[in-house]
Amino acid sequence: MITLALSKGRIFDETLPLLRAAGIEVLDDPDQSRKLILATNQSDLRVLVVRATDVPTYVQYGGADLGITGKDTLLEHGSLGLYQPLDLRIAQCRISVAVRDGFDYADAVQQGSRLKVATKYVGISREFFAAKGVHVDLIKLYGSMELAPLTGLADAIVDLVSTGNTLKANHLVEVERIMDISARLVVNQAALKLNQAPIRRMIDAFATAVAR
Ligand code: PRT
Ligand code: MG
Repeated sequence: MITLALSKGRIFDETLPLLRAAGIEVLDDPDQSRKLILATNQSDLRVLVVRATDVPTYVQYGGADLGITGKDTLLEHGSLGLYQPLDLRIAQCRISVAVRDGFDYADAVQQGSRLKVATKYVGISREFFAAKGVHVDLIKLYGSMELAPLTGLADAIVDLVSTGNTLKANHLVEVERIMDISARLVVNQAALKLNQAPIRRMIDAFATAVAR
């Protein structure tokens, strides 16, 4: 049995067409059912529904053989024990710095200055601002980052942006793009060695689906 870890929402929704291209159908809808282990039309493949940030953990410790996770999550989590064979080019977005409309960001990031940054992406942010020589006080948040500059909690946020509508609706502007993000296939290195043929077939099926 091969186990694939997915998170509900955009990753699950955008993975379905790739699976379908390989003839794989997931037999339950995670939005309708409370099941966390979903059967597929392939007797040797099942899908685990986990939190997006838990996908690398499941795959790293072998709770799942494969998983699909955003590059943002992988960078924050680290990729110890994970083989990353494929960029699936789904769930695309970018990770950016945003500030309140009217905030003088250029002035705030002068060399030697200090900036308060709220984010879920503490590791990515620390590295980005360190490379610019900007001192940052990082405030870890778990969601609704957009509120931080509006309430005076922080000067800036580092968050994912896709359409930009969320920023706009909250009177924030994107001032720097840190990097482009998409979802990656991750594979447990030990599982790949032990169960080679079926896992290889899954990787090849995803590669073919992405190339279509
Ligand atoms: O939402 P939940 O707390 O359950 O978990 P999660 O946020 O960890 O998972 P999920 O499903 O929201 O995101 C999973 C992955 O999708 C992320 O790790 C990214 O790799 C990818 N992804 C792609 C995105 C977006 N696009 C995205 N736009 N993840 C989040 N967003 C959010 C963003 O944080 C912001 O709040 O959408 C909002 C901005 O969208 P726009 O279109 O208004 O710019
Ligand atoms: Mg989310």
